[in-house]
Amino acid sequence: MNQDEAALTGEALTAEELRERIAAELLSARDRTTLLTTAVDEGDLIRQHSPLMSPLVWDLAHIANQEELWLLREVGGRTPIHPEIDPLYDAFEHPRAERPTLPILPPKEARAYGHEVRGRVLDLLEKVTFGGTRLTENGFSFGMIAQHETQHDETMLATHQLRRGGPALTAPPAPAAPADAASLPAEVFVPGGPFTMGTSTEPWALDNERPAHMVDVPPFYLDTTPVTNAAYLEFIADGGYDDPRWWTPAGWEHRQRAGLSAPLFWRWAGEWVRESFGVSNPVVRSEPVLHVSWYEADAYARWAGRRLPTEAEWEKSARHDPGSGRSRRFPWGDDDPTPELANLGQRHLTPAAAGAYPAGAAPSGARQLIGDVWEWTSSDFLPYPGFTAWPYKEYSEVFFGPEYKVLRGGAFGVSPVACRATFRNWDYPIRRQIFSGFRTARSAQARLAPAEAS
Ligand code: AVJ
Ligand code: FE
Repeated sequence: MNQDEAALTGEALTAEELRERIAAELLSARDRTTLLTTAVDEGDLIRQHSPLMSPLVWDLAHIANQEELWLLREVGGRTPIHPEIDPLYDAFEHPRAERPTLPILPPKEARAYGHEVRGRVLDLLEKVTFGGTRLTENGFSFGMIAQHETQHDETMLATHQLRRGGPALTAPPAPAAPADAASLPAEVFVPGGPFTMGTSTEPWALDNERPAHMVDVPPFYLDTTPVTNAAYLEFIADGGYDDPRWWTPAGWEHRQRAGLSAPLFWRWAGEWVRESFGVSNPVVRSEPVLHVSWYEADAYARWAGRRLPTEAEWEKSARHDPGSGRSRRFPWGDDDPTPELANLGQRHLTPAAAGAYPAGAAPSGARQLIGDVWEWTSSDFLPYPGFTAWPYKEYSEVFFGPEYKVLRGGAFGVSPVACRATFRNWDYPIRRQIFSGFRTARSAQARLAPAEAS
């Protein structure tokens, strides 16, 4: 265990408390899954709304199938309920594009399967012993499955956003900008020096977040908030999409081929209009920009005379406590997120205005590092030193490499159970159907030693 990493808050949970915590997380994930799959009719559950996405009914049975595999079979030692359907729900056997042609379970059967698995899992949870095996230690496999379901809830939310037709989901508006938003500095300073990146103590951290290790980060400045629509509109108005100087060669090639001229879901109608879950409205200037690819984020940063932060810079901004020198679980400390600290959990269906959630600020003053929008970093998705795949190579290991870029911090569609300052997400640099935004950074001037300076 790394001593510079925050110990978990409070006392370790008793087995009974852990059982209750797991049951609550599984129930909350299922509530959201149910809402996302009852808000539209059968046709919209079976239809493929985009070649990038699965039909919603595939996600529904895949959630149940993973729960059966990891909890009932691996932990509980039970025999498979429907072994013949396993291959249909293996994400590696069938890419998303071909899932609609598979003989997948229809909605009624998919729901019944999920219900049957869940009933048996709750029985298992009553009598399982935590510990003795790595899968049961601290309830890891249950935590992994709760996170998995909520990750698919986020995927299903992206499918809802791609779906054509009237609105199906509603939510209260996200918080407006607080009174001090207009007077916030544009950037915050993060002093140079080592910090603990990754974790060896977070019980439900996934394999790619491990292990904790020291990283020396030179001093840098980071945007106080994610880049707003207002700032992004300036990039557009300045011809940023038409100037190859701002784009990497691969980014420019993609911009040309895909005909990019604005974020996904934006439309020019005498003014820029954004479609959000079936409702069109003028782009809200104060909101963080959403649905941009890594190539667009990278081009904007170069246009602004800046760059994307590295993954280590992002995590240091979000975790390092200069007072104690230790890394925290979240920018505000070690306590779990609440609705006052971050925009998570699909409570709202948009990011909050830039500057919102002052209570969730990092020691540097940076806001909204957790929640609102996923933030692209400049970094490739690579293993940390000492990484070992756990419990299966197909979660992270098969994706490591320069073709994927890392995103950090979670978004309004992400559940708190699958969001922490060590959590790593990744995608192709062309992707923008995800809830992606970004903030920019710049290196601090290296200070010369007096002799050199004279
Ligand atoms: C971490 C979001 C990249 O959706 O591909 C879901 C999460 N892994 N089921 C994905 C995941 C297996 C994963 N991402
Ligand atoms: Fe999955």
